[in-house]
Amino acid sequence: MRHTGCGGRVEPTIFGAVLGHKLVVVSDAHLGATTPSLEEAFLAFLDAVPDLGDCLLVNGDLFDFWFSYSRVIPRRGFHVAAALARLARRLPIAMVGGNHDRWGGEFWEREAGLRFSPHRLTFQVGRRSVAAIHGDGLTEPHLRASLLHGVINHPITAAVFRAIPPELGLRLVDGLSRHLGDHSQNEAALRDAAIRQRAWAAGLLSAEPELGLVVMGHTHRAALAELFPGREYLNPGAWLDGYRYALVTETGAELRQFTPRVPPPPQPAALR
Ligand SMILES: [Mn+2]
Repeated sequence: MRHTGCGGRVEPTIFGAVLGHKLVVVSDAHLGATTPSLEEAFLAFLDAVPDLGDCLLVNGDLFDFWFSYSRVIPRRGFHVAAALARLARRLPIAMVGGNHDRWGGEFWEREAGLRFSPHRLTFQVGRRSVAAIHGDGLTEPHLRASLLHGVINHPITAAVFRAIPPELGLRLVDGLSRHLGDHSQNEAALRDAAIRQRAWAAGLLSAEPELGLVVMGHTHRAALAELFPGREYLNPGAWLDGYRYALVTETGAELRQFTPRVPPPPQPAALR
């Protein structure tokens, strides 16, 4: 195991690599389907990450849709992808795919310098072992949602999509992206999903006694619970819901909300 710390690069493959000592966690921004101000705030947040911690986890559904073509970068994700790549030169970044942005590993690892997994990453924060999983497809009670999960994650789906020219493919997705998720607006359904997810996390913690923390997203419900002595379940909540994020150390975690600094008013032009 190799400590890389602040300013270092983490080896992309090793199970159990130390990512850092103070982990910043963010999830579910759904950029591209949300307002430009949400993306502006996210870019300000990325600028602030080195002051908040020494490593970053993006836990899925950062984009409402992302696909890594071999030669084309989806234009809507340009600013955030570039900012992530730049930040990854300063500190280690781990990213897990969600049901909206699972198709991207090669780009994120090779071009952006992130550690990426479409499903799950396990790494250390200090001496604490952390499993990061977005959470779709694990506890959906409806057949439609589990079928959808199967189709979205099937390698044939990605292969077919890759064969469609990007201008057409991305246009098709604009019409389809609302079907990518299990969009229950029902308050009780969302609460139930959060409860099921917490139970699933408890199951994972008991199955893998070396884990100290399970981080999940997807339900858009912030949660932090010590399910076993010193072992926690964390959902930072959704970035799109009030700029939520979380901080994790080897001994604890904290739910937070980001306050973007108000930019100074424009100065009158000094030059004509
Ligand atoms: Mn999701």
